[in-house]
Amino acid sequence: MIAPTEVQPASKEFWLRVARTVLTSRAIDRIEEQEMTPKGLVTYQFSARGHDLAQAILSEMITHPHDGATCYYRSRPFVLGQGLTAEEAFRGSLARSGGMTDGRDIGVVHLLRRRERGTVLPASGDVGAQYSPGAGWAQSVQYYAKTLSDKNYEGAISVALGGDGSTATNGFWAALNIATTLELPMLFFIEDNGFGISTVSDFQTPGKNIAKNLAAFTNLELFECKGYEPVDAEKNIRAAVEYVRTWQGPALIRLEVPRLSGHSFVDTQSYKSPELRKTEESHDPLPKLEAFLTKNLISATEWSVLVDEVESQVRGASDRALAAPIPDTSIVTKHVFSPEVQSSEEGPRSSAPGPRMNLQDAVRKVLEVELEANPKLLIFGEDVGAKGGVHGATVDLQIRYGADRVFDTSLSEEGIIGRSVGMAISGLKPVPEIQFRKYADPATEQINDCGTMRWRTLSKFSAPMVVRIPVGFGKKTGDPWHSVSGEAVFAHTIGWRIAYPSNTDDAVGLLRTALRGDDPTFFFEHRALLDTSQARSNYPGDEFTLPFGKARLHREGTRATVVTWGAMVDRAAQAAEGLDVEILDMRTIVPWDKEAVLKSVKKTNRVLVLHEDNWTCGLGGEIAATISQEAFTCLDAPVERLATADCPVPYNTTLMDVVVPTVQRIREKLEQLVVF
Ligand SMILES: Cc1ncc(C[n+]2csc(CCOP(=O)(O)OP(=O)(O)O)c2C)c(N)n1
Repeated sequence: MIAPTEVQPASKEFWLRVARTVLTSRAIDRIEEQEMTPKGLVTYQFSARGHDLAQAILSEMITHPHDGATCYYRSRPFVLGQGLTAEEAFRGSLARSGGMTDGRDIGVVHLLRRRERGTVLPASGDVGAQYSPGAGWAQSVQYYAKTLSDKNYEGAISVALGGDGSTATNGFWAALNIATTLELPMLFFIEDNGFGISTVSDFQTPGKNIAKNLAAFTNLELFECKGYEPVDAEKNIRAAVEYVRTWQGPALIRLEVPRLSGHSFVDTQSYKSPELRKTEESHDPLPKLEAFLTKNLISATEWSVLVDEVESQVRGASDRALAAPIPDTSIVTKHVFSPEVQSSEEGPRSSAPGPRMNLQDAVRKVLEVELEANPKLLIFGEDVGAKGGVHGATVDLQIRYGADRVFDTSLSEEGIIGRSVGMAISGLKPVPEIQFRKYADPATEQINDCGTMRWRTLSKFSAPMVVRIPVGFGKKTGDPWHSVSGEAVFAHTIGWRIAYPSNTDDAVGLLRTALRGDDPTFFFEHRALLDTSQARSNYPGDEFTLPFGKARLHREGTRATVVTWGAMVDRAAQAAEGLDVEILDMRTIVPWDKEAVLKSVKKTNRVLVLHEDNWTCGLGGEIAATISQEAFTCLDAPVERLATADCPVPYNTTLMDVVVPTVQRIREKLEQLVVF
């Protein structure tokens, strides 16, 4: 490792590029702060004044084609250094076309597909959400280089930029655990301005100093410097980047920086004393940079020429951005999913019927086939490695495919999904397992941001992954923690497809479609169906796929239709015995097959929507509303619903049977419905 004191002085060209980035960032901030925001043209202005020098220096060192950076709203100087133009920056903050998101996202939520330097992964509005995708990128880099032996990835790194406030978030700790346990090439770049909006950093980490507090952390190299002093910052940032780039392990650098403007434009900083404001002004890195350059590398005249040149370039960029059109309104709802989500093709079944399998073995078989077919596919989660998963769906896969491809993770769902985001953006196909539906809760932020990524970035970025989750009550028991179905919450989460198979055949087809697809997908494995005779079927073959959004006619009938999915399909079938009732198994929740539902209802004129998820705002409400609106004149009875009561699933099975729809209660409903 080179110590900061041993770092060779940087070249004149290096410093001139740094100066250009800092001056450009300053000019953009000034025009936004003094002209555009007061006029109401920019709504979200997060000035980088004070943070700019350190970021510009860092950006000069993130130059490997496979470097990845995850950043936050104050990271514009860094992104300018990576190739964002001033005009694109203005177009972004003005919400005009030609910005990074064409007015979909606020200009400071940065992203940049690789130009000449690294890739800036899509940022998030959520503080701390940048870290675990950064860890995923770092793990990918190692996977490409070491497991896939792609030499192009050697020496690439991941860097995550964040403020002192962000070090208190779940995301920070999730990523720190991943990076240090796996010794990943990841740099945590912490810009400590002493405040998270108005909250002082004593509330973020005891004694204010995150680097000091992490001194005992194994596998973490620490650096600290004044991010506003050109030489001190450059030496320390270089030493930290060098440490990570030589793949000695992760590092964290804490840079003291002044926040010279309010948190955002509307923040008056009334909580700062005049003395503190004065101290912060004295730490302004721009005069320090000017002094350093004019003393050592260029004349005062050359400095003035550079300032004027940048000023006029930025002014030109601002004029052009102000003249840019508003984005195209006709495509605002496009880019939520990949175009292939529309596919209605079914893949071929094998010519001879395969062995009869339960749903769990079929899932394992599909994972095995796809691991074999796609070297970029990785399977991971809590206990999925050596044990093979607490439900057994990944048994022996680690033995066959190695611990680089099938592995245990730290116990952090935020980390599991966040890491998957970084991996997916790097081109891998992550297939994480969440142990039970309820335990996806800590990953909510990453799930939401992943789902909106394609739309936010106009398909410049997306993070396709398949999240397998055992759901629903068990064969012998329920409970509030392991027996949650919960598809409605995910159906409400933009950008995610959901498969909810009721049997082996569908599970094979839908899982393979998801694994070969290009959208984030939840794949629900119902606990009570993992090993039951009703769900078993013959394995349909290694190329069999099923389209999403195509329901399956489970049973034909003419007097009423039951629209259902998952474990309720079999309960409905038992309940309908001897009755002339049609059962539609939806198979996928997003998209759901509206056409098939309407067709069946128009035939039977009566319908019961049945689900295991709880009643209020369940998908049944959506389906019922659609039927009422689009098949009203065909109905001979009110649209009926049956769902789990708005109450947690009880442990005691007698209690559970009062809450979750049973065969008997479904039967009663159907008997009433067919004679209505
Ligand atoms: C998850 C989440 N909680 C709260 C917020 C609101 N918020 C935005 S910025 C911020 C302070 C962040 O401070 P810090 O990480 O130190 O960065 P700085 O703004 O000081 O550069 C807060 C609370 C948010 N964006 N995301």
